[in-house]
Amino acid sequence: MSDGGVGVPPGGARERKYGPLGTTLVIIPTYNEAENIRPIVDRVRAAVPDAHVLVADDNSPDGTGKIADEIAAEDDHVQVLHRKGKEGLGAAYLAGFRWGLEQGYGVLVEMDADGSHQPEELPRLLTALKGADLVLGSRWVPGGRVVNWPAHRKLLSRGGSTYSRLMLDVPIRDVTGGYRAFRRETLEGLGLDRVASQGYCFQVDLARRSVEAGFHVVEVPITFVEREFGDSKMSRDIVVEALWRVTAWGLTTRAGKLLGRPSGPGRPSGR
Ligand SMILES: Nc1nc2c(ncn2[C@@H]2O[C@H](COP(=O)(O)OP(=O)(O)OP(=O)(O)O)[C@@H](O)[C@H]2O)c(=O)[nH]1
Ligand SMILES: [Mg+2]
Repeated sequence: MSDGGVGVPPGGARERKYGPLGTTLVIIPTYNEAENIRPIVDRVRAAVPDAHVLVADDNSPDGTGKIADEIAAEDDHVQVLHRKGKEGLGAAYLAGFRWGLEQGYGVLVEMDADGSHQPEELPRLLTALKGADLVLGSRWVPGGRVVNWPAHRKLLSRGGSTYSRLMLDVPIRDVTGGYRAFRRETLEGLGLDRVASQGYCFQVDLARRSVEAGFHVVEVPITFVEREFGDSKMSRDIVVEALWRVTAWGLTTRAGKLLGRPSGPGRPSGR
């Protein structure tokens, strides 16, 4: 194991040679992140100057989209995707992925706007992606850390990851994390048009799809820093959605195995 825990799908990773990475697009979904958007974009631009940034804003009432437009007007590496209204993290990422794939980017990165995912750690994720299909920034592998999180948030995150790992049988320590780097071919192989998850469990959904598709998933330790400014969008609804979807996916897969039927994200039953 190098650079943190390495998750290999139970069926064995696809044997393949990895081509060059191509240009990176960092997708930053935003809802009311007016204080955070400029600092985070500046930090990405400084940490990985070649990377492009797409801000996917859900018509934030606090004017985040307007600030993002101002940044984009000054910097040709920054673009803004304006969406009609708040539809959840998953929908914003799906729209961002679609846009990025259409534009021909080779690597698509997920990153929160609130500073929890440190842009300075992105070069390590991208280095690991040279030999992987998907790299997860992980809080729960050796070397991973969380800074400034109250005990109940740690418990929720660790508990959610453990429950998902056991229920879905995926060998990943941090299944709910949202700091990730995908090769474009990986996203193209996940059946994104069948993804319905919205909140947190969007991340679980993409992780299990990647494992079931046989992609090589690598976890790299990160230091996750709790937001300093702005409000969390975490809600009871998001936790409840994650719980019922993960349980339903787990039960469907188990029932399928018992009945000798292939199941999983590629199948309609695996939604
Ligand atoms: N476009 C869009 N972005 C969203 C939506 N919900 C959350 N986000 C963004 O997704 C990222 C993660 O949301 P957070 O509120 O930080 O969620 P969290 O990290 O689980 O919660 P905290 O740890 O309390 O910060 C942030 O950049 C948010 O602005 C949404 O409905 N639409
Ligand atoms: Mg956050």
